[in-house]
Order: sequence, then structure tokens, then C-alpha cells
Amino acid sequence: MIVAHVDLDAFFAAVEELDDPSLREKPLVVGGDPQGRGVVATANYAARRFGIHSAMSCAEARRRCPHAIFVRPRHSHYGDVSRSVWAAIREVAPIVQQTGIDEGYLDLTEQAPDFLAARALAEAIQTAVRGTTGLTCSLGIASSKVVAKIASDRRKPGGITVVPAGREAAFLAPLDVRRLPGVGPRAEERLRPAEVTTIGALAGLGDDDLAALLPGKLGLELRDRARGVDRRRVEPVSEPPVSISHEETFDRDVSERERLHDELRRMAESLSRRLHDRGLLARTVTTKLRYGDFTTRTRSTTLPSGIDDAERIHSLACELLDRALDQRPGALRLVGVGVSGLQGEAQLALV
Ligand code: TTP
Ligand code: MG
Repeated sequence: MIVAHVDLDAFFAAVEELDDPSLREKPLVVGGDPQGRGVVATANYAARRFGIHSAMSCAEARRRCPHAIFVRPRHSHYGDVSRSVWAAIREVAPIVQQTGIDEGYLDLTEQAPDFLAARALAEAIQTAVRGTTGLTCSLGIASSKVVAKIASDRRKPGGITVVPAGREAAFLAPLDVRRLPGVGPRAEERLRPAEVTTIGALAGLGDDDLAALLPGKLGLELRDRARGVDRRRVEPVSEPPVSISHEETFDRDVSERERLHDELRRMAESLSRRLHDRGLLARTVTTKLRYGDFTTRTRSTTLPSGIDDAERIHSLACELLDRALDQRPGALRLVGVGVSGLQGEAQLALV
């Protein structure tokens, strides 16, 4: 099997730079309000040089780089651009499993007899993506998903990293254990004190040590992955949606908060089910309000990591609704909740 993992470079920021070339070379942060409690969705590479990264508070980003430019995300536009990107990729490599708005796996086995041919395909993909959208992407090529995914991050931006069959374990061994998908903060908390700080150290754990640190199936699976063993296939799925939303127009305008919160609960439950069914997590929750006079407002919040549970979606949606109603009270003819910033690959849960 020859798998490629494609990931666009500084995706949201790169789109903003394309639309306003004067932003290029300047530190640029796409995210929330630096005056308020907004977080960084992404930063361009100029801003990353100041230590700014995704999920950092915008206030902190501004402390690190006071002259950075802050822009708000335009999710539906990124969704449009993403669709053009994936259409361009499919022209070169049709077997695609998109796992997020800006990343996915390609099965190159049929098209590429060897890793050299796979590299040529990766170059063709970069050319196609750049040609149709002006964006750059990075690719990793390997015999499995986990290795391809880690490889795509090695030479960002614009790089291609090929890990030929047989070299997987050696490639992974020196890397920080947190780079292994599935090792989240909680697994790290257990591994670090035991001096398991590299992927190689995890790969080399004996059964007993592994069971003590990461019990059960999860530990075995992570150790396999640390060894470059990953039997997951590229499963072409229909394109994941860029956003999912629900809205409800009332027969009569509604002003009771409680009734509005109840509506949001129903919608959050349905969104949660739909996310769950597709194995997706959402980073952004948006509440939409339409007043009796048809004025429409939306309020969004973006989280550092994705969620799919109804309770979280509901409480965020209610906070956003309350904030909007505090700013502009009034009876509503419609409320809605949407989730976007959808990611396909839920991190393995540590139980
Ligand atoms: P990433 O691929 O993680 O980041 P990136 O494309 O901005 O940068 P890189 O060059 O390192 O790949 O995420 C893709 C998009 O998802 C990103 O442009 C913005 C969004 N995002 C968030 O909204 N919040 C987050 O915490 C992260 C990590 C990403
Ligand atoms: Mg990316």
C-alpha cells in the first residue's frame, strides 16, 4: 500500500493572503477578537516566528507580536476554497479520504508502482492545487496512514516527505511522542514521567510496561502505530460537509429565554448525532438569530479542539445567544445553531 497524506499550509491564513496580497510577509492571525476572549484559529508562518500558534488566546498572540494583523475567519469562504482544492486533487489521485477541511489521505497504490512514482504524483498534486487555487500544500508518503500523516508535517510549508517501506520505525523513532496521532495530553501525562518521550521509546515498551502506562486496546494500538504498523485503509468517503446546521422559524416571535434555550437543546442534540454518525468533531459553534424585523445576527466561538457532545454544543450555543440578546434584546422569529471547522479524525479517547 502506498498512502499519501496531504495537508494545506496555514490554510485559513493562506486564503486570506490570496485575497489580500498586502498581508503576505506580515504576521497574520486568523481568529477571534484580541480584545476579548478569542483564540487563534491559525497564524501564517510570519506570525509563527513570534511563537504564535493555533488555540493560543488572541490576547497572548498580540502580546507576542503587537503589530500582527488580526482577521476574523470566513468559514464559508474557506469551505468554497477547500472544495476547489479537493476537486483539483481528485483529478490527479481519485481515491481520496478527506479527513478535514484542509487534510486527507490518498491511496496511490494503483497509480504508483513505487515510492519514486508516488513522489512524482505528490508533485503533480502540489502543482494542481497551486494552479487552481494558488495555495501550497505539504505531503507525506508512506506505507501506512499514520506514517504518511506524520511525514506530511515534516517539511512544511510546501514539502514532500517520502518514507519508503522498511524505514517506518527508523523515521518515527526520534520524534516526540506527542507527534503520534492518538497520543493526547492525557497519554503524554502518563508517558513522560516514565521517560517515554519519543515515538521510538513507546515502540520499544514491553507488554507489561505498556499495560501499566496505557492499559487495554488503546496502548496496544498506539504501540503498533509507534512501530509504523497501521492497517487502516484509505476509505474514500463522500466529501465531509464543511458545516452542519439547524434552524427553526417560529410561528410567532419568541422572546422567552427558556423557550429559546430549549430549541437550541433540540438542535444541539440533532447536530451531535449527525457529527457522531459521520465520525466528525466540530471546532466552531455558531448561533444564528433573526429578529422580528428580519435583522439577522450570528455569533460564533471556536475551540482549541473539536467536540461532538450535545451538552457542550448546547451550552456554547446558549452563551452565544445570550450574548447576542444582551447586546440587542428583542423577540426572535428564528434561531439556529451550526457547527463548522469539522475534523474527520477523532483522537483516540483515553479511557
Ligand atoms: P491545520 O492543518 O492544523 O493548520 P494550518 O493548515 O493552519 O497550518 P499548517 O501549515 O501547520 O498545516 O488546520 C487547518 C485549519 O483548521 C487552519 O488553517 C485553521 C483551522 N484550525 C482552527 O480553527 N483551530 C485550530 O486549533 C487548528 C489547529 C486549526
Ligand atoms: Mg494545514
